[in-house]
Amino acid sequence: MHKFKKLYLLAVIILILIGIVVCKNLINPLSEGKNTTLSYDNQKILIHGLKDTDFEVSIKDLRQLDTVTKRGEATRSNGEEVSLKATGPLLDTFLSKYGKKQKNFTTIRFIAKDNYSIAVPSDILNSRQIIMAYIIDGKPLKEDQPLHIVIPGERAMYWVKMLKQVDFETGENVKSCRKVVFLETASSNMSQEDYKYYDSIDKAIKTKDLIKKYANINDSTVKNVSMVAGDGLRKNETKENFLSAYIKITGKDAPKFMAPQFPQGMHVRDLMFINYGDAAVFSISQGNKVLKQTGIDDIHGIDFSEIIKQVGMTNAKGYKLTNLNGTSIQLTPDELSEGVIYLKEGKTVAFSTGVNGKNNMDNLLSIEAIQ
Ligand SMILES: Nc1nc2c(c(=O)[nH]1)N[C@H]1C(S)=C(S)[C@@H](COP(=O)(O)O)O[C@H]1N2
Ligand SMILES: [Mo]
Repeated sequence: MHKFKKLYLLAVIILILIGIVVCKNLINPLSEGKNTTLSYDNQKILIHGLKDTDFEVSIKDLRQLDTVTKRGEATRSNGEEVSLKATGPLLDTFLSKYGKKQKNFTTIRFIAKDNYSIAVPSDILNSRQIIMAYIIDGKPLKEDQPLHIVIPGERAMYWVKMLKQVDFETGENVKSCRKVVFLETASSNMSQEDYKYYDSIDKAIKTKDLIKKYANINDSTVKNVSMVAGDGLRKNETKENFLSAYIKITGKDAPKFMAPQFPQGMHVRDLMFINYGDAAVFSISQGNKVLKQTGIDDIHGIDFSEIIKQVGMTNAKGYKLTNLNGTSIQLTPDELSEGVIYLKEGKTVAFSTGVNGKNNMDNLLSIEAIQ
């Protein structure tokens, strides 16, 4: 009797153990089966900037690494919430094979099959885990979309689907800014194109024309171009992508960085300024919406010191203000701080130190630091 009870107990325990093993395999067949083959195992991701030459890793290679499973929640640009459970190796697990860590890079750029791309900046690289997910919500991804980058805690624009390439970038590419060009004045003097935007036809300028005319397009030290929007969104594009795009200067969401060949998520609406090498292009109409306003007489505008802070200009001994006709005046920092930059009659950029200010300038095109 006693013996029978013991055997019975043993049988139950064995059955439970078998059950656990079977279930585990059913729930997570992929990460368990490192030696099994998946239909998309041969798909490859191009790795740039990690070794002297570019190389490819296959999904199968990545599946050999230790995985984590984490829930990620993020907000889409339209405010909706995305929530999913991502399974795959951490980017740091992949990098450890090469003696590297994600923190070693200034930016890591993820590029997708649909040409969506985004640069993950160093503050995120220093603080977040990046999952190279090949299983989402317990299910393998579709065959044509083998890998999905998930960064729990960061907005959905960083969660690149259909990953095709990873670029690891090192080195500082922030030059201090020497010259601010005002977008409204610059674009009034350029060829503008019709740009169809939903139900309206707006005006747009080519970024390439803008940079050619008002910055140094031949500066070979420029690799990335950064953009800051009115809501604080900060993005960086490759020079090549940046120069293949438009800035829509009228209508909804203007100024808007966009291009017909970009997926929507790469567009930047309410653009406040661009840093290209040592030049910045600044939109006063956008700045007016979000920066501190100062009033002189009946004029309301922005202090140049606010703009200096935003674009990362170094303080200078003097400043040269130039208007659309090419006329220049030189001001000391004190003289410059006596005035504001504003939109005259809501349209053209002007500098004013008051109704009869002696240094007033209309159609202000640029302000340069004098060394
Ligand atoms: N490959 C690819 N990944 C992408 C995008 C894209 O257009 N292509 N859009 C990004 C943006 S801007 C957002 S908000 C989210 C949208 O995620 P969803 O497809 O789950 O809505 O995906 C991101 N990943
Ligand atoms: Mo988005």
